[in-house]
Amino acid sequence: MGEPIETLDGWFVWHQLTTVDWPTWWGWPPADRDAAMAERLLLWEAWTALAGNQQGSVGVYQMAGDRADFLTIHLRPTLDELIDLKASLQRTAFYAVERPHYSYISVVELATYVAKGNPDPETNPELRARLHPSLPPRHAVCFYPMSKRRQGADNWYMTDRAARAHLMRGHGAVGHKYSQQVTQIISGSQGLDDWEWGVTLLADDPIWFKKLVYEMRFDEASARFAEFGPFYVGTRLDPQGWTRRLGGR
Ligand code: 76R
Repeated sequence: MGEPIETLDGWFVWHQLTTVDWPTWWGWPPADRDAAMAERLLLWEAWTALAGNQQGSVGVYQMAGDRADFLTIHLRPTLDELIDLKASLQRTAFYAVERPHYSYISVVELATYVAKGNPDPETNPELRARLHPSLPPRHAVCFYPMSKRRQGADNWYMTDRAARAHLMRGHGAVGHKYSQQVTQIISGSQGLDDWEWGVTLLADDPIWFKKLVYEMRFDEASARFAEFGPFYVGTRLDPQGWTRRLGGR
């Protein structure tokens, strides 16, 4: 029978995917657009300052394809802060042209299947850092939610702990080959959102997402047990890039 393992839980994460109502935006007088962008940039500065104090992290990305225009990944110590953050966005003028496309709430998670050494984040700084990750300034991002299958012989939650640990070792070994090219953040969302985990991958070259996910599909943990939600891919924006994307200077 299945038996849970201990998970180490870190910061709360909000993956916020939005589109912009472009016809309305371009219809605004330039001065109103400038003011709306300046107001947002002030918020962004405040988020960056939080990150400097290890109280969160933020990444803003422009997305490929026409599902979503922007992805913002917000990390915060508590769910309350993510809720306050939403309220602060909703008070800005820009919110009038922003449309939610997809939203995902989860918690940074380290599963202890393959834990080595001291598994206590209170006294292990490396673990603590992984539970409170700062989004590295890598060029490309890939995000998707996923679950583990619960079907017939392929029921992750009925698989015994030793067998799952064996599978996760295989999974980790495949993943580890890409540890230089791809930064991965796994966040758990059981009880929080529609899927069971959010997968966030960051790389300088997006081709690594394809290579890693393709190879992982052949690994038993993914081949037998993984079910996937929608995939999103894009590239990082700094405040200047975001302003240019919105037609500002
Ligand atoms: O935390 C660790 O790095 C230790 C090993 C490890 C665990 C426990 C690990 C390593 N992962 C773990 C857990 Mn992972 N991971 C995914 C996906 O697309 C797919 O097929 C699956 C999506 C990718 C691409 C990926 C990448 N991982 C998990 C879990 C939780 C399982 C549970 O608790 O039941 C999920 C859902 C998941 C999914 N993983 C790695 C990677 C990579 C690149 C690594 C190696 C990291 C490194 O060594 O630097």
